[in-house]
Amino acid sequence: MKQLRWVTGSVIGAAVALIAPAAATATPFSYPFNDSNQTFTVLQNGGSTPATLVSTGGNPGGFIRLTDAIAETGCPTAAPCDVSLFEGPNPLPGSLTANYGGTWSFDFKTDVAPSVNKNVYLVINDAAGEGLVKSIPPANTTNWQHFSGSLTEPGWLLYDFGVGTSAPATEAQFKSVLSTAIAPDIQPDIYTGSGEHYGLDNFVFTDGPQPASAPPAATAPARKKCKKGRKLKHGRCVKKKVRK
Ligand SMILES: [Ca+2]
Ligand SMILES: [Ca+2]
Repeated sequence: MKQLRWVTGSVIGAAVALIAPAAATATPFSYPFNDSNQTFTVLQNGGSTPATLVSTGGNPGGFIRLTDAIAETGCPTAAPCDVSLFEGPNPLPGSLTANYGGTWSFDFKTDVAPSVNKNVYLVINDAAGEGLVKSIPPANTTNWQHFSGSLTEPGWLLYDFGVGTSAPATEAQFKSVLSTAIAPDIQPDIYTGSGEHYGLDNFVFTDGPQPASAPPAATAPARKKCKKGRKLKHGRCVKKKVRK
């Protein structure tokens, strides 16, 4: 999928980020962009710049926006072919391990109609140069669109960006990428021309089901002791019968 070639560059650049050890509990992962770009960046034309915060017109409140500077009319083999994307916090505030089985969601906006067969992509990169990729067909509207799905492997591809191969992700691969995840990318560039604008708001990963904590072990009641010559019977001390 050549549209993802820009993602490849970002992964290589980001792979040097140090990864914090996996946390036992999920770190809150919610980006409403109401007061700031929350450290999201825009990657295009070989560079990275802070995402532009637009303080009104989001869904609701503020949102972040990118303006596509270079067209993709030559893709996949010739210039111009430069797919712009939003990149999330790098490094992440914590491991995504506890998000397995949760949901991903974000709001997306375009000011042009999608080109044929052009999708939005959500990419969760890991430190090894792999990425989980979710392809999201956009609606033909310039209103805000809400996308969401499950943080489990069905419908996700695992890309090896170094080799350029992809295959359906397995459960083990999905969990592996989450455990060493670095910045997620949102690739909104659904129009092969340039000059269009894309908006992103409410980027959220929720926690998956957490393992139930084990109930406290039942403690057996202390066994009642009886005086000499008596024995326990049905919870009461009764006199022992003396055989004659
Ligand atoms: Ca907002
Ligand atoms: Ca474009």
